[in-house]
Amino acid sequence: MAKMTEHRKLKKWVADMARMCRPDRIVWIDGSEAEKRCLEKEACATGEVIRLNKKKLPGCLYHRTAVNDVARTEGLTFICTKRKHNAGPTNNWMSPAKGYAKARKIFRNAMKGRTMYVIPFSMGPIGSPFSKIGIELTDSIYVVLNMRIMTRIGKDVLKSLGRDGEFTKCLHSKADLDIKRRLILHFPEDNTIWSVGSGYGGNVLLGKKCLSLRIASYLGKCEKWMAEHMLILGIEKPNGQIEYIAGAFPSACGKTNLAMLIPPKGLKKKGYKIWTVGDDIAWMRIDSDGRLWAVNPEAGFFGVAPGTNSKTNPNAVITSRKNTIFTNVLLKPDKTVWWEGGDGKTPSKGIDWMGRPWKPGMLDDNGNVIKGAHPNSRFTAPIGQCPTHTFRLDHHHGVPISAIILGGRRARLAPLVYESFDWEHGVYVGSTMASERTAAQVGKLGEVRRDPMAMLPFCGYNMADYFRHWLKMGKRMQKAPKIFHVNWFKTDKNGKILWPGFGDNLRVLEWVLGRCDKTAGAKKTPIGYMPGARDLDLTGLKLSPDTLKELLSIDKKEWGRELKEQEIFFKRFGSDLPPEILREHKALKKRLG
Ligand code: OXD
Ligand code: MN
Repeated sequence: MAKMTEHRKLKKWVADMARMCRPDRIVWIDGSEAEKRCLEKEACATGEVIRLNKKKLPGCLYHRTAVNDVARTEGLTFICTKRKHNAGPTNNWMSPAKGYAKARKIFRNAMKGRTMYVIPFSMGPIGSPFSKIGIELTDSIYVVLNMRIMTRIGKDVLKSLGRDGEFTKCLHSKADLDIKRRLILHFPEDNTIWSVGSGYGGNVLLGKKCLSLRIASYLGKCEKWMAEHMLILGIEKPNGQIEYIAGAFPSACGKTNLAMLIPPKGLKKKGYKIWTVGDDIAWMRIDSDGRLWAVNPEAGFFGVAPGTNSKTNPNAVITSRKNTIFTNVLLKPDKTVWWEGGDGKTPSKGIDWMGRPWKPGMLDDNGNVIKGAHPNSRFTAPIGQCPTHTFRLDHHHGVPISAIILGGRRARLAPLVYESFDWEHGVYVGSTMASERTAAQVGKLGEVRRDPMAMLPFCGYNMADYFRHWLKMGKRMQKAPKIFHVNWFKTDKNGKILWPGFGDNLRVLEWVLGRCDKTAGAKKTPIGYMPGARDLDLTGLKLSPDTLKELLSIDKKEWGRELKEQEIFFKRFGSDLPPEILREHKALKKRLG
């Protein structure tokens, strides 16, 4: 394959990296089926993966990561820019010189006795002017097999790169998986990513968070487009027209479920249908019609397994029945898999995500129930297997976005849904997003943290400039999408979640679309436009009037506290914070009285 590229810079870079990592062999990935079979065979032979039940889960593989390597390690993730200021107050920063030097020590000889795989991959349809090409070097077959699903890889990508095309240089080695020698480094100014010491997807599938969000957000700022942590979903209305919505939610807040939801009975009768474009990342540009158009740069799902079942997400269950890689779930004796909140009865035994014999109800030393699957266990599955996937996935220009929804996991405060007054107000709403921590990142579960646009861990530059970029993008559009805030997770005083969620979320999206085409009613409140009880179609849903009232209520005391917390957060940006954000904050304070 190396012979098949005449890209001198690429060949030199691969040789330089190999000189540092010292692999025994270098293999260029061509993306063929024969190559896939070979890699799977080798990984099965070494135990890196286990082949699952060929009848029940054809083409599926199983993998476990190291026990201390099960989620993104944000504390070890750095933005390496020449000036610290360019990384901003919300990112870990290291100078490029220090980053390269520190990582070089770990990469040196790290691939001895191993093969270095060279994976040419495209984020977005190959050949689209909006797509970006990366080359990932890795010593993990698991990474190659995942990248095969998550991105477009192989020969065609190299062809599209030509002799001198631009690409993101992505280097990964598991090294010795020692957490003390783990670093996820981004060098936006060099279009380079170095990740070492981890085998967890979010840290090592470098096309995903590292390229498509951290590096791409920086490129987007420079090139006047947006890289966002958003799902993209098409809603076919009863009249046959399809409207597209992009939605930003922090990790493990149900983006995958929302992206492939099934309309609830009441609404299905009307004729709604959902088309899945993407569940995690949106790249958005202004097209010649003055609207915002989005592509999903990925080709697969890296979804959270626990809680996924035929009721919560039937489409995900169907999608992951074949050609899927399961990571850190429970392995059953018949070589099928299970997870907490999955389909079927709890198995009477199995091997847990740590590789130990497991039975339901087993307790650890602290008396806590031992889970069979890790809470952040995952399935990697091709998007083309999703029953609701759209053929527009391969459209080079993407789909036009009518509305952007922003959401967090907030037990209190945020009502079910509200509409911002305009783009600028919407950017302010996005900049104040907050959510309770989930299992997708290392840290204390449940803690509320600010997570603007769900990009806190993924913005590759100073977040104050990121807000400014959003404000500027709004000005450049002739018809900007409307911006909404949703919260599926509001609870009552006893901690019970009030809204049924899942398919019923379409009732909220119906109102959102109704606001876009001016057919839905709303009342003006201090925080934005909100539906009245009669503006939501709740046909077939049992929801008491009191519950609905609670879902749509605004507690001024809670909002008072919220405003103070926002002020503390904004202070971190000092004078860099765009004045528009402060203006919106003051205006809200005034409206709340
Ligand atoms: C993900 C995440 O894996 O956000 O998508 O952590
Ligand atoms: Mn995500």
